[in-house]
Amino acid sequence: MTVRLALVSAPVSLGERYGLFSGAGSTEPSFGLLCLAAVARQAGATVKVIESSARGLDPESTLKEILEFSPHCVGFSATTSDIIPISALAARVKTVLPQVLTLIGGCHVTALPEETLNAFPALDLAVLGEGEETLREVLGRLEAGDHFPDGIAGTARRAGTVVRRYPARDLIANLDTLPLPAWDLLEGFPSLFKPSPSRIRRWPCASIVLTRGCPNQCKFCDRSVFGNQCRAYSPEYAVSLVRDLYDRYGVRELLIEDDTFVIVKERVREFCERLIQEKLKISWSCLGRADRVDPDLLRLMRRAGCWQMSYGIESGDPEILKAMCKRLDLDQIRQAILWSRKAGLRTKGFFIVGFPGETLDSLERTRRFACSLPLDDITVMQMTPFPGSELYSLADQAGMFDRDWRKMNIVNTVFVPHGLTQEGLESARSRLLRDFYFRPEVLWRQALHIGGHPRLWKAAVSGFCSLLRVVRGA
Ligand code: B12
Ligand code: SF4
Repeated sequence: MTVRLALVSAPVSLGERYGLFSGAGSTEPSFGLLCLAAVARQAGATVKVIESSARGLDPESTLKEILEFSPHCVGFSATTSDIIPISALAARVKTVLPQVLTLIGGCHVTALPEETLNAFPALDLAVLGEGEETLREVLGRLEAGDHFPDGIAGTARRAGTVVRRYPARDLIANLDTLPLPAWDLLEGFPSLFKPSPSRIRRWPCASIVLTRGCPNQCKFCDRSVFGNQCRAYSPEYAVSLVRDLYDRYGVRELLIEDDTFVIVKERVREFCERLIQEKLKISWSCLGRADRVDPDLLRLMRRAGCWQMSYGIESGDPEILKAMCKRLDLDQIRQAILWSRKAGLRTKGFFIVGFPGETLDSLERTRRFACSLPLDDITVMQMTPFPGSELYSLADQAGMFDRDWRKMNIVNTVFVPHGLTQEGLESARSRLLRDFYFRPEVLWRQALHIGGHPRLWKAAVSGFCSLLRVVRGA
């Protein structure tokens, strides 16, 4: 039989996901689902991708699309904040189609397979870690008539009252063996997707991820899916992926979403040189690490179309950085930002407030540091001890931790370190945002970025209104 597979992301609205910050939130399709869709199609399945999250579908319409497709198998993908809504959807699917096999993959279930499968009986099989090869095997079994496949490496499933976890699957040694992501299965692509206005300059745009895994050890970071070994598509493959988006879908802007894009400088260099040779009229932005960039590399990136670099700065307090195992110092961070600006790049900083050990003084140091840097933009996240991070198991001793999965979205305050209060932490965040943005030079740079792009105006106004609501608490 030909297996009919639906791959589904969570029907969670921007309001539910980002609360007060929803005006500045992004709707971006899941690159992971498209990689899986391509592999499933290659394996002979008929595949439907239902990007509820990025398309803004509610649970009702998502369910309708799933049922209309009459799937044999539904694969759900979820982060921690998505797991409850996705399980509720799975339960509704199972009520109508009890014979359907439901899969759950992504970082949350990879970090907590037992808790997740025990909590949500509508999820039959958990795919832990990298999903492509495991999905291929599951589909092979289904095709052979095995409707509830068991014993597959890289999975976990309930067996009576216990959850049985099968051996982990080896990571894919060469990512170039994977087919190109199945963008053609993404309804509304590329016109429908709207990243936050601070992240785009041209249209249409697409977000891509060219590396998997990170060798660093930041204590707040969930690396459950790809671990500590960094693998990457070769520069040649990466450029062919870009070419595909450029030629077939007219994409002109890329959001390179890797948390570790610049980890191996040589590869970034080769990627840029190839992009320049291809003479594509494409612009892009990515995340850097302050200790992995240098002036030559940044200039080359600029020539290859990069216009914005984001840096994980996290804190302006050296002791907090040390406690986070960030392995960066404030001088390195300042230097990288200055180099980036000199190379003609816009810069954005990510900050986290509320790490264990944080005090009003350390928050004040972060505020002063952020305002002293020549950054164009910032994002401030509430410290969230995600399952899969080292902090998850330490958080209860380090402060007040509300383990409500639905709230874990970096916007809600789920963790308050000893010595601080929730109000103190939230008003420190508001102060940081207010004092950073409400300065003439920053407002002017924002206006310059937005001004030339009428398509960004509506989203920019809505982002600005969100900011006003948040800073009212300062
Ligand atoms: C790009 C990205 C985004 C983008 C796009 C999100 C999206 N729709 O995918 C944007 C900016 C919108 C975003 C938003 C958020 N993100 Co984000 N994001 C990422 C990032 C950097 C890359 C994701 C990616 O594409 N990876 C590459 C693909 C190939 O991997 P993958 O998605 O994990 O999928 C593989 C496996 O997980 C598995 N798999 C996954 N799903 C399924 C389903 C089935 C059926 C199967 C078989 C297998 C399977 O197979 C896939 C292929 O191997 C990750 C970090 C990371 N390196 O993964 C963080 C990460 C996923 N994000 C995170 C967070 C916290 C968020 C936000 C809550 C907050 C925020 N940052 O704004 C929101 C909520 C988004 C949501 N849908 O819940 C955390 C999640 C932690 C957690 N435990 O919940 C991560 C892990 C970052 C981190 N280290 O802390 N994010
Ligand atoms: S925060 Fe970034 S650098 Fe640190 S471990 Fe996570 S991915 Fe790596």
